[in-house]
Amino acid sequence: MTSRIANAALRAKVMDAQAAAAMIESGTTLGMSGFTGSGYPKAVPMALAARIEAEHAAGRPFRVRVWTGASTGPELDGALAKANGIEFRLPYNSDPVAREKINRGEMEYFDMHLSQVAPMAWQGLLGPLDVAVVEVAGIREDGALIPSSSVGNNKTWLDRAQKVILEVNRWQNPAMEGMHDIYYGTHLPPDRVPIPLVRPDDRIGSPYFSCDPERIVAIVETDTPDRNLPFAAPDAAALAIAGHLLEFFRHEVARGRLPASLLPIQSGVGNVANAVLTGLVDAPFENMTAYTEVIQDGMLDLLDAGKLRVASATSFSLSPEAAARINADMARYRDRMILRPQEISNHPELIRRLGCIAMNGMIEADIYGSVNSTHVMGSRIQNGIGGSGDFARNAFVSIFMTPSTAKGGAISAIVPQVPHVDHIAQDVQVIVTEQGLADLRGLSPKQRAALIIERCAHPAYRPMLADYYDRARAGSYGLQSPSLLNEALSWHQRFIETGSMLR
Ligand code: 0RQ
Repeated sequence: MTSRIANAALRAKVMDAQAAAAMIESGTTLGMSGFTGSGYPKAVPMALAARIEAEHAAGRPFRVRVWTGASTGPELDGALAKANGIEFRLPYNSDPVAREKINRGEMEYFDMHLSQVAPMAWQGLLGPLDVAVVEVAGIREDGALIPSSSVGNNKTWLDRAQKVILEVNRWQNPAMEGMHDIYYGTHLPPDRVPIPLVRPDDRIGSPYFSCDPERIVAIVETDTPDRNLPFAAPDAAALAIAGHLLEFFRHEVARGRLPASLLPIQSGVGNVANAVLTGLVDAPFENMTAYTEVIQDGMLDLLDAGKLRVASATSFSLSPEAAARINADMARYRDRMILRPQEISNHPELIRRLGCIAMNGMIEADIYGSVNSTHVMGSRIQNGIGGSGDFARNAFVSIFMTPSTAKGGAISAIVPQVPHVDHIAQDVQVIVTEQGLADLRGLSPKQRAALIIERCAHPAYRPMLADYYDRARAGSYGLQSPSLLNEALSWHQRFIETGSMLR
């Protein structure tokens, strides 16, 4: 296969993954590429995991600190976690092996707003970055790096790491060149200036990363596909949630509160989010835009249907079929998709300016509309807050959605009080379950509680919630947000003890 490395000096640095991994010492902090299973390095982490296993077998400790864009794939998080090689991880994980290690207390995990990773790294708060391991789609003759299927924090890792290891992945479509927009104008206070992006399709940077070639110590060529997991066909709950939301959008347009093309949409990960996007294909909104984190299958459907004019994100998150579809027609899609650093795709200033419609999944909400996106039963991490907080607080409309029950009905997704808060009630404007939609804008806590119980709770849990809320109004210490403190978390405790929240 022909090399994607057009620069002769850099071509001389090509080596195998084992040789590159040998440059990483125990205790190293690694800044890796990767976002929702796209554009993560595949060969070096696997070789590093094998090395860590060998070191452990010889009785020598070996662990590293891993920073990424967001979730990666089994060759990175999965392999390194399985080797018990990750001491500390940020900012987002969805790998099941790593999740288990975190929940057993064997790995430290800093789950943080995705827009804040790069600025925090520049502030020096995360410590020094030793080695960047970044996948690219190719290297130009002038040494510029062609980004891969995610941008994430790569610009920051390439700028800040003492040493850089590149993986040049020939599986990535070369026609992607020109799709990316890498903005080099972010600064720390007091030197910050407005970011000059006023439309989702504005290009404000370069299509390439630049990196001092002196710091590039190794280049590994690979051909391995991205993770690309299939989406499940939307179930009845996902379809019902999508239906309620589309009705809400129609209503908002009719009332003149949203334009007929809607506003730039942000859509979280998962099957429900994808079902909503798919539902928009047949909805009466034209000329839509997306300003979001990830481009999923549903966005591709919208682009193909001519409904979506442009999608701006930091990464792809596609099924294998959709990845093949994009790859077969990349030159056509390239001009209608823009991948940016996550610092820009998730920037509060830009989300507020553009007026995004944020649609994110959640674990549960309470009757006042506080949302838990991350911790099952208050203590077990599921994934992480990801970009949901970046978008929810700053969006024009902030929507959270979930089926009204989980685990076959044993858990209510509407509870008296969430045992962990990711999104405070003020950042949650609309809650949707398959039961219905509660528009909470302009409502006081008690008005919100009445509406959430009536519209969103499952019938099996609605009387229990109504009973709790009635008694709280009668016996609470204060009546702004009535609460029975010794009962508010009892549903979760009951689940832990009996396997069900039902009495
Ligand atoms: O567990 O896999 O063991 O069956 O949570 O739930 O129903 O498949 O839903 O894929 O939409 O994920 C909040 C996790 C929802 C996701 C969350 C259990 C359920 C299942 C997954 P199993 P579903 P989804 C952009 C924005 C935070 C990050 C974010 C998420 C598993 O949306 O990670 O928004 N959000 N990023 O059984 C106990 C409940 C539960 C529950 C669901 N109430 N109690 N378990 N589950 N509800 C993307 C990025 O930032 C990159």
